[in-house]
Amino acid sequence: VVLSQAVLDHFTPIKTYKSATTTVFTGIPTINLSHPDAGTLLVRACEEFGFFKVVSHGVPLELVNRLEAESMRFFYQPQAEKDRIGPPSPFGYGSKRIGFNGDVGWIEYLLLSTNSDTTVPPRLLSFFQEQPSLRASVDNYVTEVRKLAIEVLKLIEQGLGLTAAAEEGPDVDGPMSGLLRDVKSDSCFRVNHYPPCPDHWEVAVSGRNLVGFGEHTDPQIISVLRSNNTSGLEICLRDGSWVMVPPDHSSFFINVGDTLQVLTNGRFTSVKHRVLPDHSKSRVSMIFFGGPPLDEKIAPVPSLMEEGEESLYNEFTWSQYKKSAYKSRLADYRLGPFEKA
Ligand code: GA4
Repeated sequence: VVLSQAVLDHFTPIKTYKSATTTVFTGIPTINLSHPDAGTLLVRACEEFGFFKVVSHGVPLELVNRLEAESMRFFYQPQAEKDRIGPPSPFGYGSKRIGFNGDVGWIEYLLLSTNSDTTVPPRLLSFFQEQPSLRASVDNYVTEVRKLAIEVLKLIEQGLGLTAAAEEGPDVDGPMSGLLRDVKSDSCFRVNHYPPCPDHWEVAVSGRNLVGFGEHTDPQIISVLRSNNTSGLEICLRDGSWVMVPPDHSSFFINVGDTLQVLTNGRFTSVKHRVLPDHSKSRVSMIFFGGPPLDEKIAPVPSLMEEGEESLYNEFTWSQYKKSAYKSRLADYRLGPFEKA
């Protein structure tokens, strides 16, 4: 990976730096999805951390490994081949630049839409037509993690006592899981590659440590992340301290996104997270971002509100939120403009 001068010119100081003192956090809640109290445990994890790990998730590891191998095959192609697909708008292949407003990271990635209503650049479509095995691996993987995301949201609904679904039968979706099951669910998927980052690059670029993916919260409902066995992911705890998440390549990590924060009227808060590059190993992560349909109005679920409780947010649609998010910088607090005065 080569940093071009144009990217360096755009390089703006990143707020967060790797510190030798970041501790490895062993307290990440691990939820066994087949546990009888999984719903309650998930709700507690969402309240305390906005982040947790799931095991007994039912996603065949073979699909995960196949996509990881296909992705590496893609990333190890010559730069010119990959650049034919980019730049992301927002979908496509990206290198270093994240979003449209000057954020930069030690990363290359594929960002894909999983919603057929979204406009996808023709060059991305034709690339996938030429890559049937990568496409099949992505499709199979996304189908499974989307199912997992729906299952987790159904358990959270149970844990929150959103009982309508239970009364009507186990197959009826609740007000959160229904948004992901909707054929118009505006979800997306990204595969990130963080190449090993030589020490001298960090000094050359900014005189300080470089970030793989700067601190941010995810805008959607929940995100389902799987990475190879390389560390780098850090989350921000409620007391403001940053901790390292020990890698686990056979489990999934789940983030509470901004939309779930609004749906619960702030009872859950979206988790700030970031990725620091490793000095010797490549990190590969694959993340499914489960979002609502574009025209969906985002507001607290009425049955979660106590008597007299008011929404903390002005009502907005997911489409309005996205438009505003794409004008923001990665580290911005994106819900700010939507909070009631
Ligand atoms: C963060 C979560 C997802 O990766 C993403 C990112 C998106 C992008 O990379 O294009 C954004 C970022 C993410 C939040 C604010 C905007 C949009 C870059 C950026 C500066 C795909 C998403 O949905 O929001």
